[in-house]
Amino acid sequence: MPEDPPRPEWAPTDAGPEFASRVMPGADATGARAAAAPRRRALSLDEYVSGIQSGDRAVLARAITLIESDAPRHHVEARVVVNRILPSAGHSIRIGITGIPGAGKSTFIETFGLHLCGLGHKAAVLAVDPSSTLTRGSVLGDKTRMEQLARHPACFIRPSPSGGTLGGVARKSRETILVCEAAGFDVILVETVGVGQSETTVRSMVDFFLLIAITGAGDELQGMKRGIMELADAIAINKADGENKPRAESTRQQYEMAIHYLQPATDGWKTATRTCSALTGEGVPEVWTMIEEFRKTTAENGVLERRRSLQTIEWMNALLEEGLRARFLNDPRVAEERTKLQAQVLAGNLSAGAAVEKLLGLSREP
Ligand SMILES: Nc1nc2c(ncn2[C@@H]2O[C@H](COP(=O)(O)OP(=O)(O)OP(=O)(O)O)[C@@H](O)[C@H]2O)c(=O)[nH]1
Ligand SMILES: [Mg+2]
Repeated sequence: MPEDPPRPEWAPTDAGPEFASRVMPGADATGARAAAAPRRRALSLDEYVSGIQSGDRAVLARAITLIESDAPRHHVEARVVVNRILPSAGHSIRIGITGIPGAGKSTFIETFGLHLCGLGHKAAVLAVDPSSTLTRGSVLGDKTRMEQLARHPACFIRPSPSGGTLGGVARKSRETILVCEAAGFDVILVETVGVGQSETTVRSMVDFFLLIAITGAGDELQGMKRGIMELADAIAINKADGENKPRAESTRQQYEMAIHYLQPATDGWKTATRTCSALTGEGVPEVWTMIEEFRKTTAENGVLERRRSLQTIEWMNALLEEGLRARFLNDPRVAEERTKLQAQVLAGNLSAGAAVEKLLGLSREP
């Protein structure tokens, strides 16, 4: 079997040594030389699948790198891998976490994650931050805030995929959730920075959505204006420690009153409010108890399953629309005709609607 020529290093250079492996998918689909191979060798599809399913973290990291790659040939490989691990995915509780910058999301995840690992869970921490190309990854860029968790053997932390649109980042994160689940992680935490549409996007890929708020960060209840509160299954007022404790409790009460007027994010679940301190850990175990309660309730009343089904179908439709659009607009005939028609529209010889009709008609021609 002829060897593929070596391909350039494509993994992000800032992703740490374990992600910097030269991945040449497809170069050795037989897996025959798997055992004795050096680290920087391509993995076969079988190796990806069995590595993920046996919980091999290095293989998991490389699979995610494959998913995050923008090279079309990696898309094909990633699709096969994701499809093959699919039967072993899904057995986790997926938790989204949002909040304004400085609310304490990272600190909370550190404390919360360590608590979960202490209970025998395996936690994967991911991030959705479409701005990370510009900021070099603000979310989870600061692994220092999760230093202990990052070192914990039962935890896996993956920074936000960088580059591209929110849609692109979301696709990668959804597939990353699946491979983490297949690798045995039973709690998936998805952190998102509160910018633009990213909360809505993360809401559409998780079971439970937690808003981390703080007291005294402006007059308005955070998330009220932009409708984030309506996405949340719980609001945790963080930094309820020291002198701030009474104020945190009064902020909680304000939120509690405000949610009376809102539609709950999940049928049959009253949006909960809590206070906690990510720093001291007070109130953090209670957040987990609440999430377990949520899981029990929504599993029993069928809401959890319905939500996941709906999310999957919505995702499929989004991919379909994206695919149709790309396929159509990238067609050279369409591009050529589009330029001509644009000129006619500009000259006033053709209406915009008629031009689009003509263009769309192209797709029906052989
Ligand atoms: N007193 C107190 N300080 C906290 C608590 N949680 C976080 N902090 C502090 O708040 C600051 C911001 O915490 P981060 O965890 O980085 O906040 P973040 O929400 O992840 O911030 P971004 O990543 O910038 O969006 C840090 O200085 C933390 O030490 C808490 O429970 N109590
Ligand atoms: Mg953070």
